[in-house]
Amino acid sequence: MTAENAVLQVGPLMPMVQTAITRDHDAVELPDGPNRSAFLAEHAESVTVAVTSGRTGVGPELMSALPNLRAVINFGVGYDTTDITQAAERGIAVSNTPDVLNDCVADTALALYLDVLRRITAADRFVRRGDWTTTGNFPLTTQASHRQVGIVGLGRIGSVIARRLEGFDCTIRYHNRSEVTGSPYEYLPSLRELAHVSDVLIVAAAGGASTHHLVGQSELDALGPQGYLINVSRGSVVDEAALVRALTAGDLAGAGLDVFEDEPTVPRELLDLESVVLLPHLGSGTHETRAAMAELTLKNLRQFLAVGSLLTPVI
Ligand code: 8YV
Repeated sequence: MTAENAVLQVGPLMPMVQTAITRDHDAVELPDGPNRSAFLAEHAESVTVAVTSGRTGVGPELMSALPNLRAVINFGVGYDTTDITQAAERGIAVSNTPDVLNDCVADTALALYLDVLRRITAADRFVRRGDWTTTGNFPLTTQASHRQVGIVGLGRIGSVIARRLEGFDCTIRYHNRSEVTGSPYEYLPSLRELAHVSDVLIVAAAGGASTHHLVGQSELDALGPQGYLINVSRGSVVDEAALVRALTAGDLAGAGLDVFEDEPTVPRELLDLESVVLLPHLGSGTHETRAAMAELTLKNLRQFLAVGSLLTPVI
């Protein structure tokens, strides 16, 4: 770590990013546990740039402990783990990795959509258990094409999901903070109303305080016992306790979840349910997309260190 422009690694990073920041920028990793305070006592003053991921982020306490922090470079499009309010107040720049992951996260949403409605992985388990030979045909499932689909958050990723669903001849509507100018899809200012008219609700809204539990009991009730929920954004957007209650009571037909409120903890009750598909937050997890995210992360870091500005700033 050099005195000028010291780079701090906060949380685990992809090996490619970690190697590059250590080799090229002398970055040091912030230790966890009891060694953290001693490390901060020695180095906090010199840290000007933090490189982190959406999983870890630079939260309020750590940000306050870094008096000369000028930039947070975030690997991932979501930056809800970083204290954006404090960053804005202190003039700390924050970047993320938008766009490069749209396709893969949208593909994951579609994979969950098809799996939950057509019960693909449940049917796979049926074959592996030998049930095909002992009990006969797999139960009938739900048609995935020609459905009424509601997108919660028609942003970069939500728009790609919508485009993919056009190929399934679905009717697409959406709910957003505000109407998207020029969108071909119907905008519903009430999320409850969107849930009511949808067979499937797909959550693609960004995480953070403003979307916390946006999908709650009332929206799940409106989706109803024939309805399905897909979430590929952040677990915090959905009231998970209400979702678990609805699924176990049969008040919702099924759910496809890539994200959870307290990752990597998945509610125990969901593990035995055949109506849900559970993924370990793998939305952007392909070689191609993670390499593109790594490259964009490093480009942001290099540009900041060279000229003091970010390539893809969020504030
Ligand atoms: C990453 C994500 O897995 O980009 C995001 O917001 O959720 C994922 O693509 C994650 O951010 C990496 O920490």
